Amino acid sequence: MTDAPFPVSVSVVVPALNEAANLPHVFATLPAWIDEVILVDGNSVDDTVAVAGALRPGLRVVTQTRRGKGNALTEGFAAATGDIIVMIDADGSTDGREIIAFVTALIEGADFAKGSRYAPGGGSDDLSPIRSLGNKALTLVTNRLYGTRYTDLCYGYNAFWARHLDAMALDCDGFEIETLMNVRAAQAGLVIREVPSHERSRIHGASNLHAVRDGLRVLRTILRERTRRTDRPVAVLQEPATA
Ligand SMILES: Nc1nc2c(ncn2[C@@H]2O[C@H](COP(=O)(O)OP(=O)(O)OP(=O)(O)O)[C@@H](O)[C@H]2O)c(=O)[nH]1
Ligand SMILES: [Mg+2]
Repeated sequence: MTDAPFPVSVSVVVPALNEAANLPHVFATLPAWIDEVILVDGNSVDDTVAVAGALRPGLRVVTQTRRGKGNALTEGFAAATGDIIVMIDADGSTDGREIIAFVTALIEGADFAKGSRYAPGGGSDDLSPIRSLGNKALTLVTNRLYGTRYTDLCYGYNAFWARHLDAMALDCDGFEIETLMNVRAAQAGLVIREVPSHERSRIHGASNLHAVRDGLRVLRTILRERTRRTDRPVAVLQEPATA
């Protein structure tokens, strides 16, 4: 760790499926003070693991046991040793230089720092109109059902204190993972703060997400979680989004 700005340890979990061409860009944005980087490989058929290892001595590689981004993140989170866990993508969409804003939100009192492309200061070069519309509709349904004030439901840039992993009890395999985290964080009464984030376009390669198939998985998750038994009543203590 170099010139750590905070007296806590920070792990970054990076799910990667055939992202060898993008990893040099992604890792170049990671601050020097990050304690641990965990690459969760989805049995890539390109040089993802070799490239990542060469770029970052000390990198930890987890090979996921099932398929899907949700499974990858769940297994990466379980392996992380930091006080704080940050999740970013491996395709160049999420900028590691924003990690400081997420960690600052947690240090200032949030339990869960949730990236938002729609919060003031955020944005996206990557969201197609159809995906943006779908995301807005799913965000609206979630806010209605859970009393949250989220502005961006399906976004893969988030950070949280590792001690809250048990409260989220993550148990899904696919792209609905971010939704599950957002809903369960709210159900657990975690203090959630949105962090403005600018999403860039994937640099190389093809998306693994299918808007209709994965949108339906997200919707099913939102509806199903309403009836899931929780230890405590749904009580959302959400701080206002930061500017
Ligand atoms: N380990 C692992 N990583 C995955 C899997 N599916 C997606 N990912 C990674 O999760 C991140 C997000 O996936 P993307 O395919 O970029 O999905 P997306 O961001 O919605 O799609 P684009 O906007 O087109 O980039 C990337 O880093 C992927 O490599 C998987 O099954 N296993
Ligand atoms: Mg992407």
